[in-house]
Amino acid sequence: MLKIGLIGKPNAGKSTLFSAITSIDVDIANYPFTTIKPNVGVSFIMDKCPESEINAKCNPREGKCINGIRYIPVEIIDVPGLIEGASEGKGMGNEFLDNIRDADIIINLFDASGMSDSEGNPSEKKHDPEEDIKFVKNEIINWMSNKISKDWQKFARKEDNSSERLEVKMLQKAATFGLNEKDVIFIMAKEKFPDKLIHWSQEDINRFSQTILKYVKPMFNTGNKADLLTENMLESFNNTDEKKYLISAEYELLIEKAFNNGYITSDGSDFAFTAKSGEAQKTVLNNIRKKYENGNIMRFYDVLTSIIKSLGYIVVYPVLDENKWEDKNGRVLPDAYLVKDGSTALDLAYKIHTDIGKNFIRAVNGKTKRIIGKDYKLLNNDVIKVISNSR
Ligand SMILES: Nc1nc2c(ncn2[C@@H]2O[C@H](COP(=O)(O)OP(=O)(O)OP(=O)(O)O)[C@@H](O)[C@H]2O)c(=O)[nH]1
Ligand SMILES: [Mg+2]
Repeated sequence: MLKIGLIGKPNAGKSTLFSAITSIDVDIANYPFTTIKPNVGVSFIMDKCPESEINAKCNPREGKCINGIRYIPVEIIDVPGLIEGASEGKGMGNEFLDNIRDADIIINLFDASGMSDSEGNPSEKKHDPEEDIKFVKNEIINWMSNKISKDWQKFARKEDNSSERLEVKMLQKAATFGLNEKDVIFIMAKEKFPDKLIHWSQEDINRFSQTILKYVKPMFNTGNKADLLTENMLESFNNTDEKKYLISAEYELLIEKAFNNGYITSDGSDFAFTAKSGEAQKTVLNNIRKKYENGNIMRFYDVLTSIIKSLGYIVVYPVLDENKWEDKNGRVLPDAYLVKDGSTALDLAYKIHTDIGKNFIRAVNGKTKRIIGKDYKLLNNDVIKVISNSR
């Protein structure tokens, strides 16, 4: 499952957002360090389901499919807030960042209203959100660099004696962050690093971490509490060069609660009232809807979809029966996987299970019924049967 880490300063609204998008109740409060242990849950992105192509109704193992729109699960991790000195153990420290080690995407949630100070305490005095954005980015780089620097001398002395390629040596360090050999080769082609590990400076290690963040583990700055901003402030936020998303976790939570209480039906981007909703609910929710209308504030589902699409992810459906598109229990299109564009049939096999990847024989395209090899490049909405001699 695609993993998304929510990080940021204390009080930015990470847990509020987490709760709204996973429907899990967690501690939320207007003071720093409300979250002391990471929360993990599942949310969804939506995409057109291929079920109509075989005139069947799909039966997802996780998620759901409504009116031909498939809800594809993604894992969300909400971690405690970071403050200055976190790498030295201040606040909750930064060790809990280990929980987002193998996250595919990082969302740096900041308080766009500027009404929390540098430590996350509620504050009347305006605080510049740009500082928070920079700080969190640096903190992530520090955390990565610290992990990579650990036992560096010993590592460098040992590895410099081997004739293995530098990329393979660095994979030992980078694997901690979920990178594979392809990723390491890719990022090391982007920047020049010393051939001998013993000659790497702290600056080289930092640069290596920055490259991971830039090319493999992208971080998206997302401003929260946009409901507290005036239209003018919203416009000026959206007119800066660097792409930032603006959301309101509070609105998301209100909409989610209305949905869970049966007042509305919802497709993630918009909602419609049910017979159960009264005038009071309609007034509140219609006012919220108005705020989204001019596009300055985005629904988080739209943010997530936009991020995932911009990174070139596609959806593929592994099946056991290439004709009926079923698994062994007769479930139609049981799983939907998000994979990077450019992934192959073999990559999919490994995603299903390492054993299936290792013992890959061939695959069958469920749409064309053609036999495909390990190098077949997956297309969006492909339905694939993998044949392996594992078990
Ligand atoms: N106005 C407004 N308040 C929000 C929004 N999101 C969160 N809050 C409030 O901000 C405070 C902090 O929210 P949390 O979700 O606990 O923040 P957090 O980032 O998880 O904080 P830590 O766990 O301390 O790191 C709470 O009082 C929330 O109700 C929002 O979109 N708008
Ligand atoms: Mg929290």
